Amino acid sequence: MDLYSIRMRAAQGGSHEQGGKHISGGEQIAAFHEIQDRVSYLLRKALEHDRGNPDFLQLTIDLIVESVQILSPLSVYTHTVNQVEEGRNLAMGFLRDLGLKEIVIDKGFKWMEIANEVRGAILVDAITGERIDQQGLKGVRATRLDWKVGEFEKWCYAQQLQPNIRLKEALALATKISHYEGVVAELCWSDDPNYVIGYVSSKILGYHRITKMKEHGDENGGRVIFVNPDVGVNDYIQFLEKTPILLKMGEYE
Ligand code: WAQ
Ligand code: MG
Repeated sequence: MDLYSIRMRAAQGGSHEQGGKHISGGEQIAAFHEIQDRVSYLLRKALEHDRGNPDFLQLTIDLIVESVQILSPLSVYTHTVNQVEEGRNLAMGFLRDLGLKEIVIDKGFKWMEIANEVRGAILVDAITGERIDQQGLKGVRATRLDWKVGEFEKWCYAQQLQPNIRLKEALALATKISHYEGVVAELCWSDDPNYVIGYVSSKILGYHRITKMKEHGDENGGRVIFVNPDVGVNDYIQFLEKTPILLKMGEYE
């Protein structure tokens, strides 16, 4: 069956290239007959976003010719915290467990402070903490990823979790991002002022949701990916942008 990649990005004050503020983005994989519904969903996501009303919106739909890789989602663990500081300390602990040095972790959190200006992820060297993608305000956008139809709902049921569209999208992203040799960890929280949950994820540790990573009303959010220096940055970016990934509930459930 033919599958299509559907991508959306929206900005306010002109396009992203013109310096507009990033409002919303989204990526999906769908069969031909599903395209219309998926596009409606993405339009609604952009037009009703709490970051503001966009005045620029771009949709791209293209046929996927590469073969699709099927992955199981990372294991999910939820940690309930009441204070931002507690949440961030917990995140730092997971990054330490993965072998990152204190200075690299500090730099990673510094990158998160400017991440709001960047519409994709920031790639960081896991030894030095320096930024290694040369993508400026664009950052690295992972696309061509989604759940197989019905699999997220099945997975939620098995996990006794309420289906939540943000978790659906973030877990697909984190699973793809971590599925590459030499990727150490990802640190993320939303740029949506009303969504304060974030996570640290890795292939080894799984996906650790932390219920408060920023204050309510704060529009600063983003993604930092820590990668070993021997990872070919351009090959990894190519993987994130081009390799189609679909998630399916693993046999182990
Ligand atoms: N590729 C790379 N970076 C991305 C992508 C992508 N496809 N999508 C978003 N980002 C970056 C970008 O800088 C955004 O500003 C930032 O991440 C936040 O994106 O309940 O909703 O879509 O377990 O606002 C995590 C917790 C929610 C979910 C994360 O991120 C849960 C979230 P958002
Ligand atoms: Mg957002």
